[in-house]
Amino acid sequence: DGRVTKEDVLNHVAYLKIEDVQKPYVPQYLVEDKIVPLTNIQKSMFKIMTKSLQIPHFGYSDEYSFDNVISFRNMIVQSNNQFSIKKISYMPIFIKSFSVALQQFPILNASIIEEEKDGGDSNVIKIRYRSAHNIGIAMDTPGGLLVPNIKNVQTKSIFEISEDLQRLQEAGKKNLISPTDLKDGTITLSNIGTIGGNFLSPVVVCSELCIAAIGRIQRLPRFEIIKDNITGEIKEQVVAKNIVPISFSADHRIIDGVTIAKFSQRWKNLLENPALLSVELR
Ligand code: CAO
Repeated sequence: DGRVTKEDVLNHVAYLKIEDVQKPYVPQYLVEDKIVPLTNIQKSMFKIMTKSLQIPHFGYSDEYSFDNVISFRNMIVQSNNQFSIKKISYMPIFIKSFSVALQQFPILNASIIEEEKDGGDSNVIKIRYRSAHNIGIAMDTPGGLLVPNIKNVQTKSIFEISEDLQRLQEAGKKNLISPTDLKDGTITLSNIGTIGGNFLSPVVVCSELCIAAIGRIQRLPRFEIIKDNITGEIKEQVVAKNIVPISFSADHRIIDGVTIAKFSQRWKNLLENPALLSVELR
């Protein structure tokens, strides 16, 4: 009936052998029209996104102060660690704090199960609450957009997540991301800020209920309220702050706006106060 099932996606991913991964054709200075077939990754994106856009999307955006994450990351980078990590980017901190925030909002990590009812009545719809936080990372690779996931983030440290991310990035550069890495994602993060952009409208992956997108971290003027220690007077002043824009999309058939707003507040609180994040780490 034209629907893309989870099975279709997994089968498609499974047959993407290394030799099949083609670089997308990027035309330059065209002097005449050119027609080219889609690459396998483009075909897969076409199918999944067509299915995804059947989901009624709810969008929500906010900006988070990033100053404390910058200091937190500098502290981690300078610490001696026993892991084989060349460099820690902001991404493992985003990923771990996202997972900690998710613990209170398992609905965002859930999926929908639709079972056909005998006798032609309307389908039975169930929610699968998933215990594993397999966080998909939208990744720009030479073959195109891929979304491998880091499995069981809820059990991993920031260093371990960083190791997984580096492994996936290295594999991505060589078109060697395995089908296992592409399977069983439960929720997605997309950091487009490495390239540019501010707020965006990410598209929920059809087997998930929520996606968050990170925009460019920028130093911007913002008002700050300060209290004069001597006079007790409350004043407003303009200060330079590092700000990161965050955008969410969620499946509005299951997720309401209040849930996303509360989740965002929780994630924001953890990122703006990394000390709170560290006390919640297992
Ligand atoms: N704003 C500004 N700078 C950022 C940033 C942000 N939101 N996120 C990361 N950066 C910086 C990093 O700090 C790093 O700089 P330094 O080395 O000076 O610290 C630099 O950008 C490069 O980061 P990176 O790419 O090495 O690593 P990462 O872990 O931050 O990102 C990944 C990993 C996979 C998200 C990224 O490589 C990528 O592929 N981004 C594109 C994602 C994408 O395609 N999204 C769209 C999906 S929908 O079509």
